[in-house]
Amino acid sequence: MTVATARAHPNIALVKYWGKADAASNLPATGSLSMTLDIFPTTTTVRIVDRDHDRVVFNGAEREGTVRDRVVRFLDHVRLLAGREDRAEVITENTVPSAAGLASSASGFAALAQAASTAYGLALDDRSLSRLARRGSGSAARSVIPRFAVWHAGSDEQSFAEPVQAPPIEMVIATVDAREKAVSSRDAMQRTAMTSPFYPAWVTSTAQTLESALEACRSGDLERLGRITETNALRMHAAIQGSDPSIRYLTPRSWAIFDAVAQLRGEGVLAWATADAGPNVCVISPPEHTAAVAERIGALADVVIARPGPGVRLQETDA
Ligand code: 2P0
Repeated sequence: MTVATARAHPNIALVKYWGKADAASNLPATGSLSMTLDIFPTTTTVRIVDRDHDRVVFNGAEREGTVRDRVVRFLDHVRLLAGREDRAEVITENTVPSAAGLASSASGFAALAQAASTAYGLALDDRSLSRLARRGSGSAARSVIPRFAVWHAGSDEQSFAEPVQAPPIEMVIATVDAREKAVSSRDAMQRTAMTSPFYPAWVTSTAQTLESALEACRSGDLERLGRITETNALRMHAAIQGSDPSIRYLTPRSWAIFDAVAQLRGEGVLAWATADAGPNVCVISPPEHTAAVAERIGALADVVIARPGPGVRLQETDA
């Protein structure tokens, strides 16, 4: 096959990935746990071309510079695996509204991994595909997997994501501020590891937290998983704030949502908040409580509801 199209969705971590054991092959310092969403897919077509350079088109615009360089580096790795040298055209349509403040690198590199490996004639199993996606962006390893995924730390061979069973969960995503973040997660992750005195504690505690979260998943203990999710996010933000120069992603509006979620819990609504490398807040709850969460949080920010979604999939390529 010389052309392939794949679609993948973003994911939100319940136990976060924040720090690398090896930057070259993008190995995480700790494992993580996530929910793949059913909204905002990225669709990518890779076509092998008879040209001497790769072409990268994102949402209709030709890209140069760092975005293209990152895609070309990724294609170089696929070509190495396939033993080929042909160049490719990569056409990506990303539906994450920039206003939603969700990163597109997870869905983007999961879709690219599937489309590029197929176009270059590699038939990868899910593990190998997840390992490949990981090289593009760590969190992309998890977007290969449907619904809930654990991404293992370890060697290149060991560090892939695979499915886990979890209690029924939905997610209310609250957009607090859609502007581009001041420090990219890649840079902030590195600064945290290099300068935050809390980073070693983050790594050791998160390894234990992941084990507890997996136990909670196995036993269907939503309340334990919820508590773990909120605490782990706040520990990540504490470690990030401990960087020098300090980085603060959460704003007063983010904290107001954490407060509202705590208040909901006080009223008997099961809800727990998490936040990535930005001010937006995601709230998990069992399906029967999602409407109450969306209504309360919707008074503070724009909200959208996400459910567990599909893993990466090949699609028909349009002519
Ligand atoms: C996560 N984040 O677990 C964490 C929580 C953001 C906060 O994974 O350098 O874009 O490409 O491996 O995957 C964002 O980092 O970083 C991320 P790279 P990535 O979802």
